[in-house]
Amino acid sequence: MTKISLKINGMGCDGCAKKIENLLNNNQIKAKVSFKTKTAKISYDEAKTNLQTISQIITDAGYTIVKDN
Ligand SMILES: [Cu+2]
Repeated sequence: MTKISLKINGMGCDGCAKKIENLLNNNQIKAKVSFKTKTAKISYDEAKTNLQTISQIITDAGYTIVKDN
């Protein structure tokens, strides 16, 4: 399992965080999203998915991933 942490912009409430969690969970990606800290803690199997796919799911839902480098 690969573990990553992403900063997400565009969430307006706890429901948004839950929505992102559900979308990722539906794609066999474990996610714990916090509206408070605007952070998604994600773990995924590299044999099944990748960071690009995960980013796509989040941005398709209308949110933005903050690049921190
Ligand atoms: Cu919301």
